Amino acid sequence: MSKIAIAISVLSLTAFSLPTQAQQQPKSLHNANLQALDTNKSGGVSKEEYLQYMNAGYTRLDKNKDGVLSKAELDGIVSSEQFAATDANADGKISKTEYTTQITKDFDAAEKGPNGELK
Ligand SMILES: [Ca+2]
Ligand SMILES: [Ca+2]
Repeated sequence: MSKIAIAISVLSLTAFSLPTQAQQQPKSLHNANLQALDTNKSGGVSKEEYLQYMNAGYTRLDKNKDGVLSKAELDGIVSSEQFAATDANADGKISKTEYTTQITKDFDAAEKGPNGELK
């Protein structure tokens, strides 16, 4: 996964954290994330599960509900470089399409098991 996906995943997990999850060490966040994403408990995360989870993250990140993510809304979550890489048309905002393109790319680039799921 690219850094933007990890950052957003961690943020999403934090937003949903149960008290027991919050006590876990930072190094276990990655596995905890994957477990949280594995809604059908297949032991891996399918593209569908991943995109569904990340799209829910988009809605939460869009604090002013204008349908796009501004730099201010992603402040402290992604670097300027990550923001620029995702902002394909360079209008200073990340649209749902740009976001979906990025997270799809992230999933496709990630290491996956034989069944095509993240593990
Ligand atoms: Ca917004
Ligand atoms: Ca844009």
